[in-house]
Amino acid sequence: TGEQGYLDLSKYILKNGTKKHDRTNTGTYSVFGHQMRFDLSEGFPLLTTKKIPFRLIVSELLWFIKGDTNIQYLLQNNNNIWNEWAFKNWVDSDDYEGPDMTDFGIRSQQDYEFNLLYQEQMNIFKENILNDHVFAEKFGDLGNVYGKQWRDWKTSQNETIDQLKDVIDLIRNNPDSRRHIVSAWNPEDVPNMALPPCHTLFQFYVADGKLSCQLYQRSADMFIGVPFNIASYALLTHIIAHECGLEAGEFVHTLGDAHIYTNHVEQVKTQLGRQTRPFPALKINREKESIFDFELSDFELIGYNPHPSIKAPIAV
Ligand code: DHF
Ligand code: TMP
Repeated sequence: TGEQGYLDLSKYILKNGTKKHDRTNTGTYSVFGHQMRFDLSEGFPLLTTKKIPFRLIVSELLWFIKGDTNIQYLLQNNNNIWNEWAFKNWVDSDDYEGPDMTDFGIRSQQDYEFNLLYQEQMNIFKENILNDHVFAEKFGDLGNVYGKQWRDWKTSQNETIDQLKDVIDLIRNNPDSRRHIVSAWNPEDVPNMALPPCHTLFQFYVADGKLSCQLYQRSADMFIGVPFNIASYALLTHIIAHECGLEAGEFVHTLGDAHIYTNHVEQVKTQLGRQTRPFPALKINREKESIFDFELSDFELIGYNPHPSIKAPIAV
């Protein structure tokens, strides 16, 4: 459990994972089916064995909660974590007239000259998203990803379902219900997404005045994505607990394909060589009543004292 549970799983995957090919042509060591638990009363689970930028987790979660699927909001908050998946739509489109960007993810890691070209095009792309509304509407949108499914799920009757609002209402009105579920996995929409949701479905549970959350994550990039995912769902649990007048209980993280990319092995070993430190405490602005009103400045971490960050290339 806790950060040690995360480190133990990373260690286990390095030792016992099956070497698997993957969509990005990077290669992974992979295991199937694992669970980690984080007791949120023991601190906020932001890893300490490498520094994780908390503000990126907050702005990404606020973006989901707004129901936004356009990276323009993220860029306005200086959050670059989703750029590659929007960029891909642009360079694959007829509007793109720059140098060939086929397989930019892999090539930018292997070819120095190409990487310069890629960085140049990425900067142009970011400028366009920030400064040109028409361009942003067209190429900043990742499709019907998390925000859309959480807040604006389209039914066959052409109505919409606000799963997030509904689940909060249900937690308040019928806390013992076993149906506190939000699903981002919409089979009809999977073809219309830049990346089919990795955090697929989550469920809340209320007992003893505490709100717990379990996430089923179908695909888990242990080194890059998972530390973000843990903190993001811990934060979501805290703010929904706040709105419902409950304490935060546990975050239970269930993983499907849990993998370490072959080009992250050295970084993982560095991380495994470090001692964990106590988790920080999360302070949230208690004056905000609804989770739909929170802003970046409403959150503060107290006592976050991590080891230095560790750079790693992301598989696109
Ligand atoms: N693809 C893959 N292959 N792995 C992922 O984890 C992933 N995550 C996505 C989208 N696609 C993905 C969304 N979440 C970063 C973190 C989370 C995230 C996307 C990217 C990331 O780049 N993290 C860097 C720090 C970035 C920064 O400081 O700007 C890291 O080193 O953790
Ligand atoms: P896939 O769609 O082929 O499974 O690729 C998605 C990759 O992104 C995979 O390595 C998992 C990783 N990922 C996370 O770990 N967490 C996330 O939140 C997201 C969006 C992706």
